This record gives sequence, structure tokens and C-alpha cells, in this order.
Amino acid sequence: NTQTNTIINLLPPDLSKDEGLAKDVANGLSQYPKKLSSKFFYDARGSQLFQQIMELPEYYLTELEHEILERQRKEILFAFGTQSPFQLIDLGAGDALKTKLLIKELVQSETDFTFVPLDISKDQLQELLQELSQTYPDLKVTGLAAEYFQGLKWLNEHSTDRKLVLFLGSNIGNFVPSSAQQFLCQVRESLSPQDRFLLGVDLKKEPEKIRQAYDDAAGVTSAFNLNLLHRINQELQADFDLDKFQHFAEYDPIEGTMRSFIISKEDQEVQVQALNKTFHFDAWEAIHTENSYKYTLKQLKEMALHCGLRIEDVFTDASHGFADVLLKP
Ligand code: AVJ
Repeated sequence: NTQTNTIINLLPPDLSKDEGLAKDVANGLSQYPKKLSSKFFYDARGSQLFQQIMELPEYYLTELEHEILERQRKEILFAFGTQSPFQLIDLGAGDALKTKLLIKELVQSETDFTFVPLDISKDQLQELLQELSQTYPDLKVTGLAAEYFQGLKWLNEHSTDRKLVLFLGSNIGNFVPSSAQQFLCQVRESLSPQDRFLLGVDLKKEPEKIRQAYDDAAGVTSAFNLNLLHRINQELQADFDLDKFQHFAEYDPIEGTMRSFIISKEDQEVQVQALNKTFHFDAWEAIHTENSYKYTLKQLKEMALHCGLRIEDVFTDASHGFADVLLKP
């Protein structure tokens, strides 16, 4: 069976993130409308800023999902059924803040399981393993440095344990609906009949509440968004003047799309040395940097059904603003 208390690295050694960023910048800033991918938010500084976002009063998502996992963790684990040894697989684990609520419950009830945090950041995994070994010396942990489906495939080849796959925090919201659909179907492909998938989704709600979660009064989300330009300055030797750009966030209640932008406050040119390119920005031209999709349970049910996944249970907070949905192949 799978080795524990170690990190298994499935990422190619030269998976240079810079190359990914360079490509994204070269393509995204030559198009109209301009765009950059939200997956590049998370350098060291960006990850720190995201931690701060999760503590903001406006960013309700974390609090609501925390409430769900805090109050209903027993029910969630009971619905899955923890009698036989299983793997608790956390896709994009990060600091596993919410997963730790489940881990705590499982450890207290002396359940036999292996925690498998999966992330593309080896540093994050290292830190998480370190911390968990101190809190729970007997916990079995296998860190997987991998892309989502590469990791799931590897686990299927190396273990016969049942699986509870987690994709929490409304991370699915960053996918446009067609990609979210594809993602669900790919997860479905990796599941055996006894396995389950717990998906965290932010639900449609009062539009102004959603908008403010992405445009907080303290300006942390603005700093998080603009950090993308800072990162491009650092890693691709660009000369973005952050004072000449501003954060803008709008919610489209029909599509359920929270969109974030970086707006050029004036007509300007920016040089990116590593690309040997200059990009022109018109006054008030926008760069689209992120989508955070919001769903209804009905929409989610249909997307799941399309891939042969059924909703076994829905766990929501008291305000029905967020849901952790237990899906069954
Ligand atoms: C980490 C993708 C769930 O979209 O709500 C927070 C990222 N962006 N504030 C989200 C984010 C701006 C977040 N996810």
C-alpha cells in the first residue's frame, strides 16, 4: 500500500512555473479583451494575501464552510461510512484549514484512514506534513505533489483503499462552467462505486453580498489581485507601476459570475523584458483576472448527473449560502 509520512513528487523536475506564467502573460496581454489566469495568484505573497482574505468579514465563504464542517462533520463522515480503512484525499489541500476539522474528528474516533493532501506546491505540503506530525504523531499522511488527475490516477494504481475525495472552498468556482463540467467528469472517472466526492460550492445569494466579498473595505482583495502584476515584475522583469492600475470586481447575477479585473487608470505602455515585449494599455482598459462562479443546487445536480454522479447528501450552513455536496458515482 501507499507509503506514509512522506511526500511523493509526481511533478516533472523542470515544471518551471515561470514558463507557465510567461506563456500566460504573452498570450493574455496580446488579446482583446486582455486576460491573465487566476492560477498565478498564488506565489508566496499571493498565498499570504489569500490567507488574509479568508479572515475578512466580507469573505463569507470560509466562515460558512467552516460552520458546515464544524457542525456537521459527524454526519458527513457517517454518510461516507468510515468502517473500513480509507484515504481522505484533499485536492489542492493548501493549508488544509477546513480538512483539519474532519481529521480531528477521525483521529478522536480512532478511525483507520490515511490523509492524502494533494497540491502542486511542495513547500505547502512540507509545511502541512510537519505541522500534522506534531499535532497527530500517529496520523498516516501521504503528501502528493501532483496535478489533480495525475495524483488521482497514481493513487488508483497504488492503493485499493476506498476514497473520500475533497474539493472544498469553492475552488471549482474558478472554472468556467464547461471546465467545471469536465472536471466533475474526470473526478467521476477516478471513482469506484464505494468512493465518494465532497464538493464545496458557493451558492447564489444576494448579489451585493457576493460582490463585497471580492471588494473588501480594507483593500486586501485589491492587493491580492494587483499582486499578479507585482509577480510579473519580479519573475518576468516587467515594469508595471501598480499605482497606475486598480482593482475592479463585478457580479453578474444571470450567469452567477463574480468577475475580477485589473483596470489601467491611464494610457500607458508596459515592458516585459523576459518576453522582449511591450504591451499597450488604453486608459480604463481592463485585464480580466478571475472568475468565481456561484451555483444553485439545481444547477449542480444537473452537472453532476451529466457525469453519472448523484447527490447523496447536501450539507449547508444556516443561511444556505454555501454547500458541501456529497456525490456518489
Ligand atoms: C480560492 C478560488 C475559492 O474565488 O473565492 C478570493 C479566490 N479570489 N478572493 C474565490 C479569491 C478573490 C477564491 N478561491
